[in-house]
Amino acid sequence: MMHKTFIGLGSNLGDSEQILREAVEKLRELGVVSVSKLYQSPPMGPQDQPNYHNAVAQLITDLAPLALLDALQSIENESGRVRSRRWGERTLDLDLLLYAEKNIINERLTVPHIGILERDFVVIPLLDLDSELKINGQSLQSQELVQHSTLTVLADQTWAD
Ligand code: ROI
Repeated sequence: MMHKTFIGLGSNLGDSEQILREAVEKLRELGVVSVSKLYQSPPMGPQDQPNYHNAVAQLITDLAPLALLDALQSIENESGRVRSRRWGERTLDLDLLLYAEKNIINERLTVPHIGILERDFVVIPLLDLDSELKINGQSLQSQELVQHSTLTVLADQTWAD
């Protein structure tokens, strides 16, 4: 059984574009991947850290939620992930945003991901992949933050080809 999932990608340490490209390559081992445009995004959290590169990948996979989470954490660790303070800079962040239409709450995982609707660096790339996407019945397109985006487009949807 194949499941449609969405993964948030973020990096603001090292060669972020290359790091995100390599992450997408590894995601392709888990299923069929499409990517959003690549964006630059000002940091949410402490402001004395570099801007982020952000994107979202749609992954169609047969992995169960926690098996997928394990795989994402392995990719983060293989990337030589460095993460200093809480809400601080990191080499690679892979967040499981959505898993099919499921609501999941356990110690390791909350899906839909917390704060998803408040983060333009998640909502806008999600809309690249599905302009009609709804989360808990709420349309993303109607979100206030879509109209007041702080993102800059760095590359179109072929950036990870
Ligand atoms: N800010 C932006 N712009 N992009 C991120 O991916 C991101 N990730 C984080 C925090 C520290 C919350 N800030 C971010 O984990």
